[in-house]
Amino acid sequence: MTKKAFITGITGQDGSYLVELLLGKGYEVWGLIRRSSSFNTGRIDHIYIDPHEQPRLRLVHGDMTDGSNLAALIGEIKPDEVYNLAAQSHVRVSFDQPIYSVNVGALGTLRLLEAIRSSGLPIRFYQASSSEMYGKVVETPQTEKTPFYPRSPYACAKVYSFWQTVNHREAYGVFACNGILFNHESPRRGETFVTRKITRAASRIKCGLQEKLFLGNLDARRDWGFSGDYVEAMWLMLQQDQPDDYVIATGECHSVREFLDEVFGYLNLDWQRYVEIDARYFRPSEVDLLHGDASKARRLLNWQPRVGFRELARMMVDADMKIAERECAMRDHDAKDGAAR
Ligand code: NAP
Ligand code: G4F
Repeated sequence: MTKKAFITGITGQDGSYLVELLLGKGYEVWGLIRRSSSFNTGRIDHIYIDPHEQPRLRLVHGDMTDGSNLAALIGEIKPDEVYNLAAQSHVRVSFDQPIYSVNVGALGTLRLLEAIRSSGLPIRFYQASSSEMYGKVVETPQTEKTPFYPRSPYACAKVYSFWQTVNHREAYGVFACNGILFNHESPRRGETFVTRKITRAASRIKCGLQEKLFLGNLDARRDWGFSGDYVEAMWLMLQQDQPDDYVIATGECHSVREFLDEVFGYLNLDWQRYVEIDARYFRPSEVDLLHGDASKARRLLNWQPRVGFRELARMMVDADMKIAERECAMRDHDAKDGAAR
């Protein structure tokens, strides 16, 4: 029988890789999208839906702040697996919009878990937990046993969701798993996260479209992996005999400064000539270091990352160079067009 999955956050970076993975495995996929006044499905528009066949990808409107809508969707779709990826996922923005971030990131998870519980269906649930929960880290590297010390409204919301997921597992027997994912990036990463901000700006600088790049704390260290590898771990968690929580990380740690070296070096540019520090990008409380130990996932899920730091940075630059070159060509075309008129 064809398995059905329901993904919240399907229009985001991870949602787009996860839907590709699940369709490739023969799943029927349902995705929650928010109504927007402009198109917000750019990351999944390449997935072709044949009008002559029973569609295997269906998009439905909803919002994590609307519990009755989530309950109705769970009752209608009757999914085998639910992947909860929706969140206001930008840490710096969560300081400006703490109540909204917590409403979506914490209560949104509870709304969805309650919709699953009250449906009475044997649904398997994945929660997108985050290494941000370790915050001001109390040990390095961080494992499933490391205590949390959240440092932002975003991280506080994720800690709440983590425990609510554990509680639905222990109190009601829901097959519910937390993936504690360390930072993961890709060419589809949102443009305001630091890696993509850097690869996009470096490419635009290389093409003469931009002169400066304004950044915050260059000393922060992160364990950066590739989103395409990490969504596979999400799926693996839901295929096990028992629900559990897993750290997903590369085990390699680099600073923002090192990411700049890698990216600008690849383009034969000296980043010190272009980067300026702007205090607006500092956070009221920073997470200085995240460094994960994914041995449990390696052992029990047989999962391991395929893409390393250098390959990730270069993959992102290559994709952003194509975009910058297209932008350049359009600019030149428009200039010629203007001169001819
Ligand atoms: P992302 O690109 O920012 O995607 C977030 C998704 O959530 C988007 O589809 C967004 O929809 C949706 N969303 C936001 N608010 C919503 C709401 N009120 N109702 C319904 N949908 C809503 O994030 P990502 O990088 O793919 O990350 C996926 C999940 O993993 C997030 O929960 C994130 O917090 C968590 N996580 C990410 C990382 C990482 O390094 N990427 C690490 C650990 C955990 P729109 O497209 O309409 O905005
Ligand atoms: O790329 P970032 O915004 O990612 P951050 O804060 O680590 O959060 C991401 O990873 C989490 C997993 O640990 C996810 F849960 C979360 O949803 C998100 O995907 O910032 C990384 C580091 C920070 O220390 C930040 O202070 O880069 C530093 N940074 C320096 N300049 C900057 C900038 N970050 C951003 N976004 N923009 C800057 O200009």
